[in-house]
Amino acid sequence: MTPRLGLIGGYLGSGKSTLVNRLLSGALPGRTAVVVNDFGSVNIDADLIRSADGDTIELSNGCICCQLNDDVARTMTALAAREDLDNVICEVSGVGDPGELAAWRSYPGFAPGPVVVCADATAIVRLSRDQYVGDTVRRQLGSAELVLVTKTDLAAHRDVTAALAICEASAPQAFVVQQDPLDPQLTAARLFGLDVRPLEPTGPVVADEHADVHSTCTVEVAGPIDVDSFRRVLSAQSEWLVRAKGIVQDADGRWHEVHLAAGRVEVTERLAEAPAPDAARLVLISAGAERTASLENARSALAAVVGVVPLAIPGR
Ligand SMILES: Nc1nc2c(ncn2[C@@H]2O[C@H](COP(=O)(O)OP(=O)(O)OP(=O)(O)O)[C@@H](O)[C@H]2O)c(=O)[nH]1
Ligand SMILES: [Mg+2]
Ligand SMILES: [Zn+2]
Repeated sequence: MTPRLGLIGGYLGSGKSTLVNRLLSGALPGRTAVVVNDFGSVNIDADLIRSADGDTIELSNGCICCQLNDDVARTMTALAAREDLDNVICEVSGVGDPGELAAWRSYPGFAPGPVVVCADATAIVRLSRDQYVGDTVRRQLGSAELVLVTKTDLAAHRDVTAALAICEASAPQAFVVQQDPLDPQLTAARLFGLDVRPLEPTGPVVADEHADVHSTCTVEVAGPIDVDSFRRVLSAQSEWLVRAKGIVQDADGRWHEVHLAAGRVEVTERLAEAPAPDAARLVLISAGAERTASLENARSALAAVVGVVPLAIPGR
């Protein structure tokens, strides 16, 4: 069997892991291995991706498109040599360019799948014009063969129309698909069956600033927390953080997934059958000129409601 290698990119919080989970839960037939690369130093996605058979491989401590070449080569070579896989999906970090990995699709042992870029219907117009992250976002769209406009269930009709227009303008080479707000699983199932035109491989990695305009820190949450207060405090930081995600535990011992993406906070209880995480922690990411101050402020605000222990000081 020759596994199809598909790449999923898109800005932080645009819905890449949500799409991966949909593909894993039936939208993509056969056995699938997933490679995930979080921007933060702790890989939260590996915990949030529900791979039935444990075929989730984490690559951390750097951006998969420009900083982890040896790890990528090792991982891809090993996956290409496997004979039990139908699909390999690689979720590129939210600041990375999936186009940089596209050439792996023609490596012996792989069959080419699509380069999909997720675009959040509630945020893509603003992000693509943003002074700090606009370059990164437009570059991602420029690498897409398929653009999936996500969160169409949250966006007003005119925002979806504007999102489609900006995606079509920034990704004229791509096929732009709007997620069915009532049946996103169906959209995911159709996505990998679409006949896309593979883009010509791009040249060598062009040094740019995508990993440098963002900063991240990880906080370990000491003990159970009051989820409502936590949600309130995190919401108050939404203007200054481009992304937060993690796993926390409430006083009754239940685990919750936490997301802040495009200014919206979502806290959902984890399925009881999901394996218990080894620690409660949260990754915070900020962008722009004030990014270090934003992280410090968010960390102090969170420390006031939960016992937050810093794990890593902003470095990147
Ligand atoms: N309502 C709604 N929420 C969505 C949709 N897609 C993603 N989300 C939410 O958006 C947040 C971020 O989703 P993820 O799938 O983790 O995004 P991501 O692109 O993998 O994020 P990073 O890996 O951190 O870059 C989560 O709270 C998701 O539940 C969607 O289509 N509709
Ligand atoms: Mg993700
Ligand atoms: Zn990169």
